[in-house]
Amino acid sequence: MALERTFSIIKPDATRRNLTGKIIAKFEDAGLRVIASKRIHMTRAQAEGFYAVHKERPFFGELVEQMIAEPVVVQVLEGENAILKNREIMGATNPANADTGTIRKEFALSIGENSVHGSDAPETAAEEIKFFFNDDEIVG
Ligand code: RTP
Ligand code: MG
Repeated sequence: MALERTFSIIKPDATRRNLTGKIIAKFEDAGLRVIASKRIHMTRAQAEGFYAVHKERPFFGELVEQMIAEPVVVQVLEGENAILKNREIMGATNPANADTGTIRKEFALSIGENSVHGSDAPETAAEEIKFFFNDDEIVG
């Protein structure tokens, strides 16, 4: 199978607790390669734009506040079946439902502060990568 790319965010609840290395180790152990990475403090406009699909949901305001509270690490991950593989490593949105060994089971604080974001499909992965990275920042 061809290499696939996905977009990942290590969220503020995780950067605050100094968990970036432990989370990246989970990606690498599963065979995903970090081909772009930067630490940024998201603006409100960026967070609202990135999560625009959720803007009518009751948790939207809280989600935006959480995403801009502290820095995040945005990354592009590459590997075979990277989108699905990353979602498996992340675990269920709600850590209470996440499988043993997943990032959210080990590290997430709640359904909102759930430590990581990962793209859910090829189209969204491409859009999300473009939202945060220029082509010359990605070294595959
Ligand atoms: P993500 O997009 O962040 O990778 O996570 P996901 O697909 O598992 O979850 P999604 O339904 O897309 O929701 C996006 C993010 O919104 C927050 N959320 N809070 N309080 C709530 O009920 C609730 N539901 C979702 C989470 O931070 C989730 O990752
Ligand atoms: Mg999602």
